[in-house]
Amino acid sequence: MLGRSIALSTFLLALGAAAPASPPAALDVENVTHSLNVSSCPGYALESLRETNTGLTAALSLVGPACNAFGRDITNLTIEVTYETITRLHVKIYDTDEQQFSIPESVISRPQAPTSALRNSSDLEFHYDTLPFAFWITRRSEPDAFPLFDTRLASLPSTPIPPNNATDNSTAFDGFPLVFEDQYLQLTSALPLDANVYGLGEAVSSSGLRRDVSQNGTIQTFWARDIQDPLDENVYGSHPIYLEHRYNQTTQKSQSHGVFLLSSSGADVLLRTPPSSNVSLVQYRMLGGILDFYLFSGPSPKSVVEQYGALIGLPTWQPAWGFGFHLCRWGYLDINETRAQVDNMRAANIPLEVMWNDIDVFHSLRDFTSDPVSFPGDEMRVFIQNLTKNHQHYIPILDAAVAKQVNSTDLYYPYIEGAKQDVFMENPDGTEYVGQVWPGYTVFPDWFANNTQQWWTQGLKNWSDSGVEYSGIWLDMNEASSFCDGSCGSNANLSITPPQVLPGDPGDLITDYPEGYNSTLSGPSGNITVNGTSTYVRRAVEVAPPLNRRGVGAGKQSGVDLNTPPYAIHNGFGRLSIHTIAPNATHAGGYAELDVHNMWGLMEEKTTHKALSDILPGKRPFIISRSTFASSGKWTGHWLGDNFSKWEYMRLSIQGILQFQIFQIPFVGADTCGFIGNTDEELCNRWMQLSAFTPFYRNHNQRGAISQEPYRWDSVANASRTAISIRYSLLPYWYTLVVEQFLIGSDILVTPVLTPNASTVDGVFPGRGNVTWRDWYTHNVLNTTSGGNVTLSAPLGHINVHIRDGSVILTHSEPAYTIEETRQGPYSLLVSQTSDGHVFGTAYIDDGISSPPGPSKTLAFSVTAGQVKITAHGAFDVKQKLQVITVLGTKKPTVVKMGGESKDGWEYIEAQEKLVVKGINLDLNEDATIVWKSDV
Ligand code: MIG
Repeated sequence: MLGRSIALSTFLLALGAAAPASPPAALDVENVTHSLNVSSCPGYALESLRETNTGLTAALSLVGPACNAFGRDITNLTIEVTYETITRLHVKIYDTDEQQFSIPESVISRPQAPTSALRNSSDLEFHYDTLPFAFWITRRSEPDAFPLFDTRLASLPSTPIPPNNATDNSTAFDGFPLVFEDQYLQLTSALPLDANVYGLGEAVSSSGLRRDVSQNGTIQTFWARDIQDPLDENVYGSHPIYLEHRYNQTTQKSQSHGVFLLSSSGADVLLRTPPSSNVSLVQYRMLGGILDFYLFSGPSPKSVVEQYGALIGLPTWQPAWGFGFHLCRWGYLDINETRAQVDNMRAANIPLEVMWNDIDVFHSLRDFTSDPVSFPGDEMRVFIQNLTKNHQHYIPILDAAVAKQVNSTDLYYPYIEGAKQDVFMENPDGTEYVGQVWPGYTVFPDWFANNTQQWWTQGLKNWSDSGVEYSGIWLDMNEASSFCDGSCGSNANLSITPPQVLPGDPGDLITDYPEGYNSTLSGPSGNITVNGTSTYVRRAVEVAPPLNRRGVGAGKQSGVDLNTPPYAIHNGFGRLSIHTIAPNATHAGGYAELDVHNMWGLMEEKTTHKALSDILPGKRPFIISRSTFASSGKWTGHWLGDNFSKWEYMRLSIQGILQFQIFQIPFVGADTCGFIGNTDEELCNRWMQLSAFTPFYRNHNQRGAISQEPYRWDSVANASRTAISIRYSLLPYWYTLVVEQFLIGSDILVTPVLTPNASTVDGVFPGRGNVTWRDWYTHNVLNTTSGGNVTLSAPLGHINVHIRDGSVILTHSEPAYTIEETRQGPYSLLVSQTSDGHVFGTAYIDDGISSPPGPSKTLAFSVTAGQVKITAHGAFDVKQKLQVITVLGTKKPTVVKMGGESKDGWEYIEAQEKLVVKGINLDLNEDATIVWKSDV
């Protein structure tokens, strides 16, 4: 299932008080010469080894003159190796004096240390060389195989990193010693040549879910950044975890493992193959912190993800209504326009579950307010209460930055109270840190401060009380975004609010369309089906220009300060302070923004989750947030940010959604029909259908672009109704699984059209002919014996969906307008038998809203030739009956019996070997058996 319960007690502990952190020792920058030559770094020797029950600890001592490559070498380190579970190995290398930043347990709580000795039973084995110190990790079952992780790289040839400001030399690896400096850490591990690496994000990865490890390969930079989805650059979230999958030709075994670096440091992770090397490499280059690695042994991709979740925390439970269709845009300028969307959706009979508002709702663009003229509180209350009556919901946006009150007549209580309660971030000299976002000059909540939780909860509560009775919250701009380059300056300069030009305003009109759309020919409406025929002219899909990466070492090498660490990570904006909070801004507890920047969104999500559980007690908090970090899934879902209304971005949305399955934030989706630029009918049609098969399903649009609600074009309305009805029938299935690949679970394969002007689509069907795939709509068997591409018919408005044999799927028989109404209807069961008839499956049902989750029912379906057996476990009372059972791939029966009694009302359709038993009216709280007999 998508949600797992959260230990609330852990949560309550989490934000109470930040652990006191020692600030880094002052660095005498002028007296340090940076060698810029990592290959001359001396490395470490392992000494004073102490073996323990659960692993080992040892000292690591610098074995030569410091190289001070991009900081100062730290002489004394400690290594701790812990076999934490059979499948999880922890390797932690830290400065013995513990001056470096490490992620406090209050931000991400980790499981308790193990007490039992797993050293000899773990799936993984840790090995080391003492001088120079290096380590490698193998699977116990395969001691001679290429290690899963291996830092013994001294013999590989290296190229020095070019000196300061040199042009890019991005293929260079400047040696492979272990480097542990205050402002630069480097560790490199060998990967099999051309390894299959997935993860490391957030990324809009041009190579798809599998990352490029070729010569120029990948530089994944970790520095949370507000930027319209760029290809292969750092973006909103930071997830330093990868999954590697190896297929062994000899053993014909396929195995995965995972590597997670628990660090919020700004960093580059390089995936590359040096010229003529027989291995590929992963290299970590970090701006600070410690080396805190976790290895997960898998061996299936799914078990790697589960093992990662067991460490950082499992995803939050989503309310059932969260799976409904969400409608949003930037530019619903008042409540009437917002209400009109709800009415228009209803009139078009396109299900709408949740209506959203963007920053248009705010008064003067300020958080926790609604505009008294365009979104008056009383009217908002009535509007939302009407939604509630119709089983619909409302979600508003909340921006990360809080408006700074500019004068004493302009009272803005969230600021006044926050300043009083000391909840805002500060400059190094202790004054209030000021940035700039939509409302003008702003301050930023300091999630480490003692009063922040209470203040934030109060703000959210007052907002709801004022009429904005939301069911959930949308968190934006939390990288955190700020429009000054670092600090906007001191209070003295801040008397006037700077004006903002918004998209769609004169000077920023939206004029572009999806690839291939000709607005001169077809007009500005994006409508391709005037008179039912396409006016469409196909053009090549635009390819983004190659990236121009900054060179390594482009930072200032002297005069080191927190804003400009000597090693310049490949931040797409350049300097770290651009478009965000300056790295030298400070948090309570003495934390520098440099060290915790990548967790800003996570901490806001955690605080908001806690606030919502107070404000909407007993209900599952629903949050969608932009900037995420490891463990964010415990508190929030995610949308993929500012994509473009382009075919290319519809395709890229798939890798984005799959990536977040690895990151343990399963509830994710893209801005359907595209955010930036104008969409068109054809793209929106295909996209509304594709997203119906992704966990979070929202159409969102930029201010000033043409309207793209699904009712705007008849073909899109039709396509949406079709796809939403499949989605809502499948709700019990969604609710039961963790999403994998673009297989949804293991049973449903979606083959979307991703290019314009197409009426067919090619798909690859796993199983090479040994798996029977049946069409969702017709139940016809697909011929996949070739094992290659299968060309499927895919006219506009049709999305190909296939189900695997050996599946048993509980569905809602009557997909309705809302999730609640759908849930009130009866159930059906769809069985696709294997050739021997055996199928097993489960379905999980509960009330869909309670937090912590209350009683549940798990149904187990065991199918053998001629029999479906249903067993029910758990206390939840399932009121809706099972009405229809459909069995595909069975012989024609002569009799069908239920509970021993012969049953009428069944039919058999030869062409699909399909038995449909109707009107069975089965109570799902009790065990039952349905049998059918065939006379052969
Ligand atoms: O910089 O609130 O990603 O979804 O519509 C623009 C306005 C700020 C960025 C979000 C987008 C949202 C927009 N916001």
